[in-house]
This record gives sequence, C-alpha cells and structure tokens, in this order.
Amino acid sequence: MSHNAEPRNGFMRLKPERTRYDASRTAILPVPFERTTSYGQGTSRGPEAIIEASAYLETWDEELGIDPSLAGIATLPACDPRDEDLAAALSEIESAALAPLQEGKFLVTLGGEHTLTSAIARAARRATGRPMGVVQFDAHADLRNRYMGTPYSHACVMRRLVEDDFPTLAIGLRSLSPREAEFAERKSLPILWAHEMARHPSQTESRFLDQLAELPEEIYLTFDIDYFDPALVPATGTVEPGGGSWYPALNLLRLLFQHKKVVAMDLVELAPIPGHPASDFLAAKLIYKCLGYLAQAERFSAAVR
Ligand SMILES: [Mn+2]
Repeated sequence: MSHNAEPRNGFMRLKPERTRYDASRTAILPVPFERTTSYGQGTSRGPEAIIEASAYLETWDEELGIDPSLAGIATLPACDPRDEDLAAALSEIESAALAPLQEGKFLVTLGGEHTLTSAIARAARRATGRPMGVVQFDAHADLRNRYMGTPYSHACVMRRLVEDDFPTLAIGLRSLSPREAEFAERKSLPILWAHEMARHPSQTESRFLDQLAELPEEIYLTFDIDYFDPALVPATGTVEPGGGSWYPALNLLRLLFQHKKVVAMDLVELAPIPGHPASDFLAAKLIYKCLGYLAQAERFSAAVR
C-alpha cells in the first residue's frame, strides 16, 4: 500500500489523470438511496462498499486483453436526496444524472435500492431524446402497482417504467405475484425466466439475442444484484434461490454491449454484510467488466467506421 499525498477515493482509486471528469468516458454516480426496502435493509451502504472493494480490482481485463480504465473513470459526488416526498427525491436523482448523460458520459449509478432506476432511465432517455429500452437483470419482476402503501417501492420500479413506455426485457426472473404475472402476460412483456435458463442453458444466449433484437437501439441496463444466486451473492435484501452465476451473466452482458448501444447502467440492491467482502467485490468487478465490454464495443465500431 503506497502512501500517496493525493487521496484517491473514487472508483478503483485510480491515478488522478485517469479520473479527470472532462477526459473520462465513464462517470460513476453513487446514490445511497434507501426508503422502501421491505425484507432485509442496508442498500444505502452499497455505493460505499462497491467503491471500497473496487480499490482491489486489477485494471487489466484478461478476457479482452485491454485496460478499460485507460478511457477514464470519474467518480461524482454522491447524490443523496433528503426530501421526504419520494417523487421529489426521485426528480432530484434524475437531475443529478442528467448533466453527465447530456455530456455524453457512460453513467454508472451505484445503488441504493431499485427505486432509483426509474429516475436514471428517464434521465437517459431525456439526454438522448430517442427511444430507450431497459434491460433488467433481476430475481424479481418489480411489476407491482403499489407495494407497502407506495407506488415508488423498489417492488414497483419496472411497472413505472412500462407505464412510461419504456420497452423492457427482464432476465433471470424467479419471483412474482399473481397480479404481476397477469400484468406481464397482458402487456406481453419479454421475460427470460430463470427456470428456462437453468433447463436449457445452451439456448439462453440465442433466446436473449432474439428478445434483444425487439428493443430499441439505445439501452439502459439495470442490474439488481439479486439476479445472482444467493450462494454467490448473499449480500442483498431479498434473496431468491436458483439465481445466475458469474460467467453466464458475463456472456449475456458481453452480447448486450456488442449488439446494442448501452448508454448507462446501474447496479442496485447490494446490502453489504460486514466482514463478507465477496459480494461487494463481485459487484465492483461486474461494473468493471461492463466498462471493458463498452470499451471493446466502441473500439470495434471506431475500427469499422
Ligand atoms: Mn429489483
């Protein structure tokens, strides 16, 4: 551990020349927002834990043979709305996300609870002014109309986006209520169920690509960490058995970045367990893998232009 005079507190604790906002492809936005969690709590400590764990990532991506950090990763001040009113708090989050998106940054939001996704996806669509699809990795459908008295619950976030005319694709679902199932059926929402992925693993990638092809070119990616099996990631509020594992998830993410223009992403619902850094580190590494897939996709599109 070096004792540098310059404090490095951002994502991956990179050298200052790789974290200058103006020169960075990526901006990291910590949003320790937690108001409506229902079962376990602690997602407000997610951003801090991800940034802490990210200091131990290697910058080299051995799969891609590149150093994705060379494109620059700036870490923004945390956005932590104090407004009691959830709609007002969400519009504050939307405003914080809008400027970096308008400046063309690849915005990575660290949650926090899943509720924040609706604000950031709206900001992404406003910034581009074009149709925006939402790809959701999650254990839960999050399609409830209201939950525990509020329409802004984490359990309602995808319902809000569907109502706001975002085309969606959900991956890895394995828990929903009868009314959510009825809503998904009525709206013909595309879903890649966890049980299908487990039963027909060799077909997962082609089915994913078929469903992805139906979405707009520009994509907002929301990754709920409970997508993963709780044996791999126990640090989340609402654990569900039968979740995804590491390499199959990376394969789908790589395809997503290859085939679509992903403009922003979030990683939500990490509820760190003290003394158990594995979940935090996985979350940090997942984000960095996505930055690698982004860099590779952009390098490829620059080369063929
Ligand atoms: Mn969720």
